[in-house]
Amino acid sequence: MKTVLLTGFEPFGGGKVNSSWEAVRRLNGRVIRGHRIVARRLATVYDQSLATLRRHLTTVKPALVICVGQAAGRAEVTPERVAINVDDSRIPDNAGRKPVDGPVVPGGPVAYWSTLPVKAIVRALRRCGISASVSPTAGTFVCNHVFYGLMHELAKNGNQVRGGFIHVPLLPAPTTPRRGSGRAKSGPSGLPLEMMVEALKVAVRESLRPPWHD
Ligand code: PCA
Repeated sequence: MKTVLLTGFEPFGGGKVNSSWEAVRRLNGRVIRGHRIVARRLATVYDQSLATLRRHLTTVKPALVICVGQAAGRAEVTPERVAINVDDSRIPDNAGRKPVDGPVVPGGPVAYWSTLPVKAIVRALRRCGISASVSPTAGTFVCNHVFYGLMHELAKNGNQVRGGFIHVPLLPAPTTPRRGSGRAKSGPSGLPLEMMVEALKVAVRESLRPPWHD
């Protein structure tokens, strides 16, 4: 059976969970449009993440690849439009590395477009009641690094395999009772896990829809 490779990341920056992996891992083994999902976790470490992804590309031989990451400041599901050839960190990765103004691939093109149908995915998500928009930037941390590295690998093989990157919001913060009032105080907004899982299913379904027009 053909496969779809979905990746999520381990927690980083002091977080206890990473919403991307929590959502991705729940789809492992599911079949969508005749393709079996293979879910894999990547380290939030520049070099290691990409080395691991390259290994999975070789062993899984997917027909579609969607890498997923957590974006703390976002309230929507955001398919990324473009990956850029820049590593530039505000915080250290999980190995303590904090590159400044470096390339992902020395001598590589400035950028790669996602080859996912990003607008069709957004439309399909909104039809399901999930807020979504196309994002113009995946940042310059490990997510963009993996996105660029993925598109570089796929381009080397003539873009026969479609791929891209989707950022998802945080999971909702647990509610804590406000002292004195006894009422629950809601935490910062996040996307419930079931909706995140549904969003990724929709994204896979749209990306496998033949033929796709964006
Ligand atoms: N988000 C980070 C890296 C890992 C993750 O889930 C990012 O947006 O770069």
